[in-house]
This record gives sequence, C-alpha cells and structure tokens, in this order.
Amino acid sequence: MNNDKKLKEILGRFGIELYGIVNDSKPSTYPSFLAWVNRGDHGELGYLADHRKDKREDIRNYFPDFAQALVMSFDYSKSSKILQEFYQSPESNGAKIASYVMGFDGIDYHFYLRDKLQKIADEIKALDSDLDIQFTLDTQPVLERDLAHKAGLGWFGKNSMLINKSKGSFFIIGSLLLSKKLFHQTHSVDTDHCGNCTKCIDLCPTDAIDVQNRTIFADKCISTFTIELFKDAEPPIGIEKSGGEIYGCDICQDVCPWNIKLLKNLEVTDEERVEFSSKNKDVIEMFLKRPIKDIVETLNNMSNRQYKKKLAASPIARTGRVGMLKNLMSFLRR
Ligand code: B12
Ligand code: SF4
Ligand code: SF4
Repeated sequence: MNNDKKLKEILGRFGIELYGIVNDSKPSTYPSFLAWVNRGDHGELGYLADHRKDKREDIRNYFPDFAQALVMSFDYSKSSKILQEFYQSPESNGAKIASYVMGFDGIDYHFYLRDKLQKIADEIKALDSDLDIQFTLDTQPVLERDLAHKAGLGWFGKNSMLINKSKGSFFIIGSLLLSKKLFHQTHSVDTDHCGNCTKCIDLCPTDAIDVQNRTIFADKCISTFTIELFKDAEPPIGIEKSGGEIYGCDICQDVCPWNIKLLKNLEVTDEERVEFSSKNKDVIEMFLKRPIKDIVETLNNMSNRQYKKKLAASPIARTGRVGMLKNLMSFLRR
C-alpha cells in the first residue's frame, strides 16, 4: 500500500474524512493578517500582536524542519444540531454555549484532540522512523485557516470561518507538521461560495463582521467577550440583541445556509443523544437549565478553585468563575 492510501486508511480509523496536504510553509494570507493587526482589529487579543505576530509569517519559524503539513478537520456538527434542538425545548433557560464546547465528549478540544493528533502521529511515524512531527492546534503561532484553505478544506466565509461545501464550518482545524514530504497533495484550493449572501453580516448582533476585509473586529465579537476576557468588562454594543450567549458565539455559523443545509440532513442516533447528554451532564445541568439568577448565586458561593475543579475538563473552565459571572451578569441585563 502506498503512503497516500495508508494515510487514508489511518485517518479513516480516526473518523477523519476531510483532510489535505500542504507543502508551502508561507501562508498566502499573512499580509491580510498583518493588516488586521496593524489596524488594531485584534483589540484585547494582545498575543496576536506581540512577537508571535512575526512568527506566523512562516511555519518554519515555529517548526524549522517543516516539509509538509497534514491538515485535518475535526467535526462537531452533531453537537451543534443537538444543542439547537435543546434551545428550542422548554427545558432551556435561554442561555447558549458554543457548540464546540460539547462536541468532543465534553472535554476541552485542546486536550482531547491533542491526544488524537498524538495517536495519528505515532501511526505516521511507523511509515518512516526518521520523521519528526510537531502539531498545531489553535494556540500555536500558525495561521490555521490559511493552512486549511491551502489544503483544500474550504473557503474563507464572509463570517471569516473556513467553510466546506459538504461539511459546513462546525469543525476544528488541527494539523501535523512533518519534517519530510511523505504524501501527495490531492485536493485543489476551493473558491468562494458565499456569493451574494449576507446572512452572517446582517444577523451578527454586535456588527463584529468587517465586510470590507472579510475579518472580525475582535473587540466587538461576543466570542471575545465571553471566552477571552476573564475580569469584569463592558460587553460589546448590541449584545442585547443576541440569543443569550454565555460562552462563545455560534450565531454567524448557525445562520449560514451551508450549515443550515448540513444540520438539516445530519442524522443523530438515539445512542448519540444519550451519550452527548451523559458526557456533557455537568455543563448542561449547571448552565443551561436553571434560572440564570440561581446560577449566579451558585457561583457567588463557590471559590475560584472550586469552580475550576468542577469544570476542569471543559473549555468553560477557561474564563474562571469571575469571567463566567461577568458573562451571566451581562445576560441578565439583556
Ligand atoms: C484569534 C482567534 C479568534 C478571535 C478572532 C477571530 C477572527 N476571526 O479573527 C475570536 C476570539 C473572536 C475567535 C472566535 C472564534 N473562533 Co477562533 N481563533 C483564533 C485564532 C487563535 C487565530 C485567528 C486569527 O489569526 N485571526 C486573525 C484573522 C485576520 O485571521 P483569520 O480570521 O484566520 O482570517 C484569515 C482569512 O480570513 C484570510 N483573510 C483575511 N482577509 C481576507 C480577505 C479575503 C478577501 C480573503 C479571501 C481572505 C482573507 O487571512 C486571514 C489570515 O490567514 C485561530 C487559531 C489559529 N491559530 O489560527 C482560532 C480559530 C480561527 N477559531 C476557531 C473557532 C472555532 C472560533 C469560534 C467559532 C468559537 C466560538 N464558537 O465562539 C469563534 C468564531 C468567530 C468568527 N466568526 O471568526 C477555529 C475556526 C475553525 C474554522 N472552521 O474556521 C480556529 C481555526 C481554531 C481551530 N484550530 O480550529 N477566534
Ligand atoms: S461569533 Fe457572534 S459576535 Fe462574533 S462575528 Fe460571529 S455572530 Fe458576530
Ligand atoms: S452566511 Fe452567507 S455570507 Fe456568511 S459565511 Fe455563510 S454563505 Fe457566506
């Protein structure tokens, strides 16, 4: 079996259908990223504008032996579908949590997918014992949407999400960077399929989408406010028009016709629903059912450590107790 076939077989066993190969270490859209930072559109996200900004110019600044990237999509669309249905049910308290949070057995994808990437890396190493492998998964200084675009995984939507015609945008991008060219590039780069649609722009409650530049004003984005700001802070103007987001924001993905079509046809079995509810029980019970005032009271009676401990495995631990209280108080004022 040649390496390409072997790779397909390995990734198939990990449930990965959408992936691609990139040989170029320099992101073509680095100038767009630099312009974004220079305009100050990164706002409070200082880690994008410090020395790590220059690192993003070439993957070799992060992994000097780079020869090739294996770029993969990790789907969480079933979580999106189950949560959308839950929000319509009488059990919902009106609060909403980004669906990636519950898409990986309730575990923070930085841990969950890192393990998966490590297992895939081990299998690929068996093809060539001289191979070095490094991974990139969100926090490394790599322009991952650029990488995914080059790998043929989709196009840059007007909401700035990387979107795939048949898989939508409810997926995380994770890559293995290889020190040797082991595989052939098979996918071609996708073209734009947004056309005249402006749904995400029209329905973003805080006008956070920069139409002209196809990027986001980070400070206006509810995702920044609810995930990245850990102390008390002013919410972006317009948040009162949102649907109760208390951690992350999926609005510009939920309204995208490509995702609507995907979720409509997506089958979720009863077993998957039961498993979803059991793996995400803590977060659902704590945040999505009880009156918001009661949740605030619970958090007020907890220490910061107790909060972190209770939610240790979930991405929700990120904001800390104080950051989550900020999100809940903003919800109550809407
Ligand atoms: C900083 C960051 C954020 C910030 C800023 C988001 C943003 N759009 O810039 C905040 C906190 C707001 C955020 C929110 C979210 N994020 Co985020 N985030 C990142 C991070 C760490 C860096 C992104 C970045 O460099 N932004 C700067 C801008 C300029 O870059 P960009 O949006 O990637 O845009 C590129 C292209 O659009 C292109 N481009 C720019 N201008 C133009 C113009 C034209 C005409 C064209 C064609 C292209 C183009 O060049 C840019 C650079 O490559 C990446 C991980 C990584 N290491 O890349 C994850 C990442 C982008 N986030 C991700 C996710 C899942 C989210 C959320 C959905 C989470 C949530 N539910 O709340 C939201 C979505 C918000 C949104 N609509 O973008 C995923 C996206 C997966 C995908 N399918 O696209 C990533 C890739 C993490 C991962 N490994 O999967 N995020
Ligand atoms: S994530 Fe929410 S706030 Fe941010 S651009 Fe999309 S719809 Fe707007
Ligand atoms: S909602 Fe429309 S404009 Fe926005 S990303 Fe989806 S297809 Fe593109």
